[in-house]
Amino acid sequence: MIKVAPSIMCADFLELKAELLALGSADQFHIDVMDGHFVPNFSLNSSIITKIKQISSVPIDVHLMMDNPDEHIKAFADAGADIIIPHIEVMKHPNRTLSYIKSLGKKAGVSINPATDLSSIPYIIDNLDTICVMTVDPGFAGQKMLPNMAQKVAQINEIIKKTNKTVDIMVDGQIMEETAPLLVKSGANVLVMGSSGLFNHPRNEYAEVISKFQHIDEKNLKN
Ligand code: S6P
Ligand code: MG
Repeated sequence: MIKVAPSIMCADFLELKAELLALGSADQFHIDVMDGHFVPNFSLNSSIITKIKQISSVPIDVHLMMDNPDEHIKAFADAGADIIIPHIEVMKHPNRTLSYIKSLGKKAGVSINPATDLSSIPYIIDNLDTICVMTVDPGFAGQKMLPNMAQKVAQINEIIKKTNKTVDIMVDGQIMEETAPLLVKSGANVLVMGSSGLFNHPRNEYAEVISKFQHIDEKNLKN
């Protein structure tokens, strides 16, 4: 089954508790952290994770869109993050950083911008639980997916297949009914759902939408 990760940045913050409870069938919550340097925007921080953990047992992944992730990883781990995903573009010693995340008892991932090549992936894959393929340039919700992203997912899938490892392939950016099937066919198994595919529905439909995307692979197999 495909995993659905609602992008909490896109929720209605005036009614966050109701939003989180309505998203309770999600596989993980996706928390976007932005520093105003690596990306030209600000978003969530570790205190929201502490709060979410008080009312929900859904695992939390943290997408660190920041220049100096090593300085902040422990704060997110302590707050209760389950999967920590810095960007490959800023990691000076990626294996060291990923090992550090694992030493804190957390799963480790990397996020890759649309224009970043995959050359370093084979050299860090032993330390990876998740590869987050950005399908838009990070920083904002509501953007249009860039071209050739399914092809990139397929290339990552091939790299993973050559190992004995299970590594999640997450896709992040304009994931919706029109874009998800090809990405899933190409090997993506974690869908970050934001303003285009999930939060554009009324809250009473979240569970139904989540279930539909969780079963999108079965639909693909029938086609
Ligand atoms: C963007 C961020 C994403 C967005 C998500 C929004 O920089 O990393 O996680 O929140 O992509 O989804 P959508 O459907 O608005 O693109
Ligand atoms: Mg994200």
